[in-house]
Order: sequence, then C-alpha cells, then structure tokens
Amino acid sequence: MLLAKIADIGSNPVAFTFFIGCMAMFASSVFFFVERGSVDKKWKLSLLVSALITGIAAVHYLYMRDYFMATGENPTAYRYIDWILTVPLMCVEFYLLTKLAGATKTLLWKLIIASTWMLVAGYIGEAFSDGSTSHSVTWGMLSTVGYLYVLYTAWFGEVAQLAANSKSEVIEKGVRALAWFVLVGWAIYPVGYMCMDGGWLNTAFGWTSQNVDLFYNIADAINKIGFGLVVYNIAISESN
Ligand SMILES: *C/C=C(C)/C=C/C=C(C)/C=C/C1=C(C)CCCC1(C)C
Repeated sequence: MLLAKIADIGSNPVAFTFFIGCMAMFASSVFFFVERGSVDKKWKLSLLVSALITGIAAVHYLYMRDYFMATGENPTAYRYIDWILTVPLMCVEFYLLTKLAGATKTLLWKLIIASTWMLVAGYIGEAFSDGSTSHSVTWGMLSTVGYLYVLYTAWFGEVAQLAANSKSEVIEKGVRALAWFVLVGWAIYPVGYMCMDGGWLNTAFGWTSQNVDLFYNIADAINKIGFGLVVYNIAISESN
C-alpha cells in the first residue's frame, strides 16, 4: 500500500504538521466567521477576510496532506496556489486596517504586486530547480526583494506612517503587531526554502527537502491564524 509508506502520522513529524495544520485552519476559519457577529459593522469585512485566508488554507492542506502522504514529496504546486491566494488577502488585511486612517487602493496594489513577485520568484526557485545551489540562491534572492519591500512598507513606509497618523492607539498597536508577523513569522519561509536540494541548509547541514514542508507548515499556522487573531483582537477592542 502506498499510504503505508509515509502515512504514519505518529512517527513522521512532517505528516503530523500537515494533519494538525489542516484541523487548525478549519477550526480558525469557523471561529473568525462566527465571530463576525460580535464586532462592529466596520470590522466585519476584516474578520471575513481572516476566515477566507484560513478557509482557503484548510482546503489546500487537505490536498497537500494527501499528496505528501502518497508520494513523500513536497506539494509545491498546491503550496504556491494556496499562497498566491492567501498572501494578497493578508495585504488586504493591512489595507483594511489602515483604510480608516486614509490608506489608498494604490498602497494595496503595491503590496500585492511586491508579494506576488516574491511568490512567483520562489515558485520558479522550487518548481524548476535542477538541484543546483546557483538556481536556488538566484531565485531566492530575487524573491527576497519583494519580501523586503513589504517589510519596509510595514515598518517604515506608508503603512507605518498611516498608522502613526491614525491617532488611534488600537490601530497603531495592531499595525505594529502585523509588522512583527512580517518580520519574524514570514522569515521562517526562506529558512524552509533553503532546505530544498541545493539550498544552503541542505548542503551545509544536510537538512533534507522534507524539512521544507515542516518549516512552511509551522510558519503557515503562525502567520495565517496569528495574523487573524491580531485583527480579531483589534476589532473586539475597537467595538467595545
Ligand atoms: C500564508 C502564507 C504566507 C504568509 C506565505 C508567505 C511566504 C513567504 C514570505 C515566502 C518568502 C520566500 C522568500 C522571502 C525567499 C525564498 C522563497 C520564498 C517564496 C519561500
């Protein structure tokens, strides 16, 4: 049986994180959706977006888990389809939060374009890898340019300035919390990326390519659920 090969959730930590990640995403999605009823009208859309992010991820985790169980390989295509849908939605969260302080659609588009660039370059790095370090590093660096742009915008650029001008302590704190997610939570992804064949952590420490998914799964749980909880907290405090 194919499944018997890898599917031992108890002894394979990567399989375990796929399984638990899937459940956590589903549960969070229901939570954010139901909690729309507890917040002011102006926050309902933000909570809906949080529910969509975790809901879309939950469905992709079902597929990714099966793929990984059956083949033992990284479900790279499903992974990047998930990200290309959910990361722009995270940009929408930033936008909705700072919209009350005057954010424009242009800002939203800049964040979306930068993060899409980050993901497309990362996909080329992984999906078209020839196992060489040069391929992995080149596309990893190109991807990082997009990441740094989002990071800069959240900490020092437009998003940060709008939050400072909002005169709302809750929004300032919330944007700062989301900026921490981008700095610390998002930085886990490149670590996973470097575990692929030819990647620095793979060649230097022998961290196999299965670790790619281990890091991605942990990062997804932190970022998608954590990001949503921060937005939820802001919405609840602003509604009372
Ligand atoms: C819900 C999914 C999220 C928040 C995904 C975020 C993904 C990244 C921040 C990926 C970044 C990468 C780099 C900065 C360089 C190497 C390639 C990537 C795509 C793994």
